[in-house]
Amino acid sequence: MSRNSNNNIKNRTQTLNYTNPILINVLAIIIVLFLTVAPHSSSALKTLPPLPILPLPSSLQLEWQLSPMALFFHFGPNTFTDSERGTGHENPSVFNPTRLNASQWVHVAKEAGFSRVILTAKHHDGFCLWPSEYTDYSVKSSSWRNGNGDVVGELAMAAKEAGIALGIYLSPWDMHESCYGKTVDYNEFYLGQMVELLTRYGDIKEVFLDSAKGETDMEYYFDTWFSLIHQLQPEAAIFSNAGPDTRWIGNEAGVSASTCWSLFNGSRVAIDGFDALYSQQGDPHGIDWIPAECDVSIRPGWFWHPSEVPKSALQLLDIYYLSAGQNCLLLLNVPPNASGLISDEDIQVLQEFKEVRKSIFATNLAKNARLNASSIRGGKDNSEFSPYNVLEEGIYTYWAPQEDQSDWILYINLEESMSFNVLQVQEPIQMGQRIIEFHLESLHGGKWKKVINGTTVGYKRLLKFPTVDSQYLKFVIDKSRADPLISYLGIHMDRFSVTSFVPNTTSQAYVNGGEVLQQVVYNHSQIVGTK
Ligand code: FUL
Repeated sequence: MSRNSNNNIKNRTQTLNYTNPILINVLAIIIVLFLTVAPHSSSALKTLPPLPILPLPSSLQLEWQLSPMALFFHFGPNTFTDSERGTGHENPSVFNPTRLNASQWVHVAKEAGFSRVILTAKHHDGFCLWPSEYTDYSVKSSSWRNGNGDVVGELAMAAKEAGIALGIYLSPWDMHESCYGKTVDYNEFYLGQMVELLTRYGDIKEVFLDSAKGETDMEYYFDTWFSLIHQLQPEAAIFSNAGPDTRWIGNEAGVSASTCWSLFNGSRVAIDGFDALYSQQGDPHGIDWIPAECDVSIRPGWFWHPSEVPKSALQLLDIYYLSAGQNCLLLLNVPPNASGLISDEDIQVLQEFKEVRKSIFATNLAKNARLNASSIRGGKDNSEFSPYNVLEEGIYTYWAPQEDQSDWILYINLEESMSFNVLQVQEPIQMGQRIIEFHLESLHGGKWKKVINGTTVGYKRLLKFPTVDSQYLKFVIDKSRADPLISYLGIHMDRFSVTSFVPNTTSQAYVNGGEVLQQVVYNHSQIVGTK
């Protein structure tokens, strides 16, 4: 642009600025607009989220918790000898699953809504389902695939293809190995095997460890094991009686206590011992984040036995409410049979279990509800922390109240009267676990009536109660470690469960594929195992 044209523009601007009345009006309007809009422009800034409250989950723990159901596969010589533990000296030739198909195992898991599978790479008998170079007591000494098979490898490949995460169980107790009982020698042997498993088969997302021991006072070097596992597979969640990433729930019935904190003091529980109640409830004052995992078998035994039958879908549903529905992960063992496949009757039950869950939880009866809250962080029009966030699935959007409130209430108008008997609540656990006590009320003839109260929410809380018919509900948080945050709230109808279900009591007979199979007794105190 030439010097002249520059001057022209400048002059024209000056002339226009000072002489043109239209422009003066336009400028005045712009100034007025600026003055009225400017003070508001700061309110367009996002409201900051509240501070998280310690302890917090690590990223691997969050990933682990976001897929709250896994299948366990107990498989090995015991499968062929009708045994639960074996002797460690069964002839390897007994292991011959002629129809083994790991893709079928993974397909069954995926179809039934389980996103992780864990295999007993080695159980207490010491037999390895992969060709370990540190022992001959493995698949390579069996007749299966002429000694060239590798169950861990086949499962790893099938899981990868199906997008299912893989975990392994490497039993510390080894009834076969001659160095078992000599602390240094055996720890070297154990870690040698662990390294094989963690370096040959791609991503491993969970390592399940118990502390089972034979008649010996040798030491297991757990701290070294944990460090090496995290070094080799940084995304693997380590399960043991006391964490570090997930804790045993303290029983083998797959059920937690109704109060269940992910907060815990790992140092309070001996890794080779346990305190059943502490493990089940966790610790509101715990300084570690160690959520619980509930292991249970679909059949009476962990291994497949020809004479045993699976639990029914409704028994699994009860377990689901008391594990995944109480802030835990459900690890359900479904043992492949001696042909190397998951049995048809187990598949049928898993399918029914899926259908039942779908029919209860696929619809949130509150999905079109009008919501209100006692207060909203950032003010009543703030959408960032709106009560409507609780209708969005997942934990990353949530309702947050204003700070320093005396009431924490969500009002739910279902728009019409509905029948329901299940409440689902989730906390955004990435911000810490907060809620200590809560209750639900419903309106009847102008009066609020208490429907149910509960303690702790965590990742997911499901609560059953006798059927209620109402249009208006109030979800009230009575006590919390910090301002409570709710990421999801669901209202559901369960037409399958016995609505008066109370844990610790004898339940009704359940129907499995049309046949009444057995009576179930959930007496938690009697189902306390040892790990
Ligand atoms: C326990 C073992 O003794 C059982 O056989 C089973 O593997 C269970 C999951 O863990 O510690």
